[in-house]
Amino acid sequence: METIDLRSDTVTKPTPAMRDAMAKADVGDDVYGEDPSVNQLQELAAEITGKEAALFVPSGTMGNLAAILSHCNRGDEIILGDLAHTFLYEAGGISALGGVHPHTLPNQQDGSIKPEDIRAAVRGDDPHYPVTRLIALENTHNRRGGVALSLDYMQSVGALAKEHGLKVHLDGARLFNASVSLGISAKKLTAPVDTVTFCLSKALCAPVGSMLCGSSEFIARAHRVRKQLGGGMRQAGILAAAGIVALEQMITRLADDHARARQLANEVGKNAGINVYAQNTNMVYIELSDEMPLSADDVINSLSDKEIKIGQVGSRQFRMVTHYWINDEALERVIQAFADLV
Ligand code: TLP
Repeated sequence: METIDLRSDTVTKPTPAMRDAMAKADVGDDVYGEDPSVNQLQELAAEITGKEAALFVPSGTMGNLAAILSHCNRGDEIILGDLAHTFLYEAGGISALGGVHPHTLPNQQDGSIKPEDIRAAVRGDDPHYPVTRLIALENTHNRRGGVALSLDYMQSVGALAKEHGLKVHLDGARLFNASVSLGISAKKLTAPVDTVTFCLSKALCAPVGSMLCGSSEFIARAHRVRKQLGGGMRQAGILAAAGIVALEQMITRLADDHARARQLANEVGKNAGINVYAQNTNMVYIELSDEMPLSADDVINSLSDKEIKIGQVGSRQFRMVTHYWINDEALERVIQAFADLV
């Protein structure tokens, strides 16, 4: 029986077209700027996001870290959501390595941070305070169930930042899930922000890598930070080649993942004792209700006996993420396994 892995879209393996492109990739030493495939990928990423330049980095975490360290000096403050991936799951890198002070504000159900909260959080010019430098948003918002932040909202935060002389960084790990679900191009959606990180190695199936995009001047700075972080890679064209396929072939099909996530939520939510508490784009978050006699371990073990993996995100809460390797047949198996549980 083939294993069905819904823990994350990070588990996606490269497609046959990617493996083929990787095998044939033209490569060079990217630390010298001489890898043609990396250069091509960077140009493509800049074009797609409408920014002047882009930088290939090994991970989303390094993309966000390099961005924040390039925007901020030590002791500067970043405003971000209390459920932001950068705050929760990036090992405190911005503080540990950059001395950047996180000022967290509540993430609303729709993934946004209230503009009035941001406005109130911006520090005045007083030597007691850190200097507010940057606002960070996340789109789609992972812990808020993969919800896409609207263009209106992105624009309102962009305008607010300008008003206060601040910059905006977007953790767009799943930018294209947002773009496809909203029916708005990535370029338009990222126009209000100064810099954006997006991942090639999540729903787009590339094996490794993320892109950091921004102005040429900013990317030149981030290039040095990437080197400091040990992220300067050599013949990375082998990886970039898969990234090019990801951007050329894997974006529009994300709508299929979204449709399957919806179907999964509808069907699994019909079972007594299981509540779907968030479903957006390619994510389904569920919880066991109080009347459900099974424990979280029972659920995990019973699914695992059927070769199905889901992610546990709380004592009785789980996340399932649909992706390229989850087809209709796999979906049916998961729906049936939940029905058998209860
Ligand atoms: N998210 C992973 C886990 O770390 C939770 C996942 O399975 O969803 N930003 C966002 C919004 C992310 O969801 C992730 C990864 C990252 C950044 C970091 O990307 P990587 O794993 O490439 O460093």
